[in-house]
Amino acid sequence: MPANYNGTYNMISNENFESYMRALGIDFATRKIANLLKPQKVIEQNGDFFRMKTISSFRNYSTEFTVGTEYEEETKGLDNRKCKSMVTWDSDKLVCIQKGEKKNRGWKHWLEEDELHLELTCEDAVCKQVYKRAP
Ligand code: VLZ
Repeated sequence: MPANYNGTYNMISNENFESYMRALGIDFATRKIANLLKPQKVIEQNGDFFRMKTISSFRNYSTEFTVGTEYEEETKGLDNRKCKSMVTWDSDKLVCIQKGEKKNRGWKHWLEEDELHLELTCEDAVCKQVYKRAP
Protein backbone atom coordinates (compact mmCIF):
# COMPACT_ATOMS: atom_id res chain seq x y z
CA MET A 1 0.00 0.00 0.00
CA PRO A 2 1.45 3.36 -1.00
CA ALA A 3 1.38 6.31 1.41
CA ASN A 4 -1.78 8.43 1.37
CA TYR A 5 -1.18 12.07 0.36
CA ASN A 6 -4.83 12.99 -0.18
CA GLY A 7 -5.64 16.38 1.28
CA THR A 8 -5.37 20.13 1.24
CA TYR A 9 -2.30 21.74 2.74
CA ASN A 10 -1.41 25.37 3.45
CA MET A 11 2.13 26.68 3.14
CA ILE A 12 3.83 27.49 6.44
CA SER A 13 7.43 27.96 5.28
CA ASN A 14 9.36 28.52 2.08
CA GLU A 15 13.17 28.65 2.03
CA ASN A 16 15.21 29.57 -1.05
CA PHE A 17 12.24 29.87 -3.41
CA GLU A 18 13.98 32.94 -4.82
CA SER A 19 17.10 30.92 -5.83
CA TYR A 20 14.92 28.17 -7.29
CA MET A 21 12.97 30.67 -9.40
CA ARG A 22 16.20 32.38 -10.46
CA ALA A 23 17.62 29.02 -11.59
CA LEU A 24 14.47 28.56 -13.68
CA GLY A 25 14.98 31.97 -15.25
CA ILE A 26 11.80 33.51 -13.83
CA ASP A 27 11.93 37.27 -14.32
CA PHE A 28 12.49 39.76 -11.48
CA ALA A 29 8.97 41.17 -11.31
CA THR A 30 7.36 37.70 -11.23
CA ARG A 31 9.80 36.55 -8.52
CA LYS A 32 8.94 39.53 -6.32
CA ILE A 33 5.24 38.66 -6.50
CA ALA A 34 5.73 34.90 -6.24
CA ASN A 35 7.91 35.28 -3.14
CA LEU A 36 5.00 36.82 -1.25
CA LEU A 37 2.61 33.97 -1.98
CA LYS A 38 1.46 31.36 0.51
CA PRO A 39 0.08 28.73 -1.86
CA GLN A 40 -2.12 25.81 -1.07
CA LYS A 41 -1.41 22.26 -2.31
CA VAL A 42 -4.39 20.15 -3.14
CA ILE A 43 -3.54 16.51 -3.69
CA GLU A 44 -5.92 13.89 -5.03
CA GLN A 45 -4.46 10.43 -5.00
CA ASN A 46 -5.87 7.15 -6.13
CA GLY A 47 -3.20 4.52 -5.50
CA ASP A 48 -0.38 5.52 -7.84
CA PHE A 49 -2.39 8.16 -9.72
CA PHE A 50 -2.00 11.76 -8.57
CA ARG A 51 -3.51 15.14 -9.32
CA MET A 52 -1.53 17.95 -7.69
CA LYS A 53 -2.69 21.53 -7.66
CA THR A 54 -0.71 24.46 -6.38
CA ILE A 55 -3.15 27.28 -5.82
CA SER A 56 -2.31 30.91 -5.16
CA SER A 57 -3.87 34.34 -5.57
CA PHE A 58 -1.48 35.01 -8.47
CA ARG A 59 -1.21 31.80 -10.49
CA ASN A 60 -2.16 28.16 -10.23
CA TYR A 61 -0.21 25.14 -11.37
CA SER A 62 -1.68 21.68 -11.93
CA THR A 63 -0.12 18.43 -12.91
CA GLU A 64 -1.18 14.81 -12.98
CA PHE A 65 0.82 11.65 -13.23
CA THR A 66 1.01 7.97 -12.46
CA VAL A 67 3.94 6.87 -10.35
CA GLY A 68 6.40 4.89 -12.46
CA THR A 69 5.17 6.27 -15.80
CA GLU A 70 7.08 8.98 -17.66
CA TYR A 71 4.89 11.92 -18.71
CA GLU A 72 5.20 15.11 -20.69
CA GLU A 73 5.09 18.05 -18.33
CA GLU A 74 4.65 21.61 -19.51
CA THR A 75 5.37 24.01 -16.69
CA LYS A 76 2.71 26.50 -17.76
CA GLY A 77 2.75 29.74 -15.83
CA LEU A 78 6.06 28.82 -14.19
CA ASP A 79 9.02 28.77 -16.59
CA ASN A 80 6.94 27.40 -19.50
CA ARG A 81 9.34 24.61 -20.40
CA LYS A 82 8.68 21.06 -21.46
CA CYS A 83 10.05 18.24 -19.37
CA LYS A 84 9.93 14.49 -19.52
CA SER A 85 8.98 13.87 -15.95
CA MET A 86 8.75 10.73 -13.89
CA VAL A 87 7.74 10.19 -10.30
CA THR A 88 8.81 7.14 -8.33
CA TRP A 89 8.34 5.94 -4.77
CA ASP A 90 11.37 5.97 -2.46
CA SER A 91 9.59 4.11 0.34
CA ASP A 92 6.87 6.66 1.22
CA LYS A 93 8.62 9.58 -0.47
CA LEU A 94 7.52 10.77 -3.89
CA VAL A 95 10.53 11.57 -6.05
CA CYS A 96 10.14 13.41 -9.36
CA ILE A 97 12.86 13.82 -11.97
CA GLN A 98 12.12 16.47 -14.59
CA LYS A 99 14.33 15.83 -17.61
CA GLY A 100 14.71 18.78 -19.94
CA GLU A 101 16.76 21.85 -20.64
CA LYS A 102 17.53 22.45 -16.95
CA LYS A 103 20.02 20.19 -15.23
CA ASN A 104 19.31 18.47 -11.95
CA ARG A 105 15.64 19.43 -11.94
CA GLY A 106 13.05 17.70 -9.80
CA TRP A 107 11.18 17.59 -6.52
CA LYS A 108 10.54 15.36 -3.55
CA HIS A 109 7.46 15.17 -1.35
CA TRP A 110 7.10 13.46 1.98
CA LEU A 111 4.74 13.51 4.94
CA GLU A 112 5.63 14.19 8.57
CA GLU A 113 2.60 13.92 10.85
CA ASP A 114 0.21 16.61 9.54
CA GLU A 115 2.87 18.31 7.45
CA LEU A 116 3.56 17.95 3.75
CA HIS A 117 7.21 18.61 2.93
CA LEU A 118 8.52 19.59 -0.50
CA GLU A 119 12.03 20.01 -1.79
CA LEU A 120 12.30 21.64 -5.21
CA THR A 121 15.63 21.44 -7.05
CA CYS A 122 16.95 23.12 -10.18
CA GLU A 123 20.65 23.19 -11.04
CA ASP A 124 22.33 24.05 -7.72
CA ALA A 125 19.26 25.66 -6.14
CA VAL A 126 17.26 23.79 -3.50
CA CYS A 127 14.02 25.25 -2.17
CA LYS A 128 12.42 23.75 0.92
CA GLN A 129 8.72 24.21 1.58
CA VAL A 130 6.50 22.95 4.37
CA TYR A 131 2.71 22.81 4.22
CA LYS A 132 0.33 22.03 7.05
CA ARG A 133 -2.82 19.98 6.58
CA ALA A 134 -5.80 22.31 6.40
CA PRO A 135 -8.18 21.92 9.33
O1 VLZ B 1 5.16 21.53 -7.57
O2 VLZ B 1 6.41 21.85 -9.37
O3 VLZ B 1 4.24 19.86 -5.56
O4 VLZ B 1 3.68 20.14 -9.54
C1 VLZ B 1 4.16 28.08 -7.65
C2 VLZ B 1 2.89 28.70 -8.16
C3 VLZ B 1 4.11 26.64 -7.96
C4 VLZ B 1 2.87 30.16 -7.90
C5 VLZ B 1 5.44 25.99 -7.97
C6 VLZ B 1 3.24 31.01 -9.08
C7 VLZ B 1 5.17 24.59 -8.44
C8 VLZ B 1 4.71 31.12 -9.29
C9 VLZ B 1 6.17 23.70 -7.96
C10 VLZ B 1 5.04 31.97 -10.46
C11 VLZ B 1 6.47 31.79 -10.90
C12 VLZ B 1 5.92 22.29 -8.38
C13 VLZ B 1 5.15 20.15 -7.73
C14 VLZ B 1 5.30 19.52 -6.41
C15 VLZ B 1 3.82 19.70 -8.30
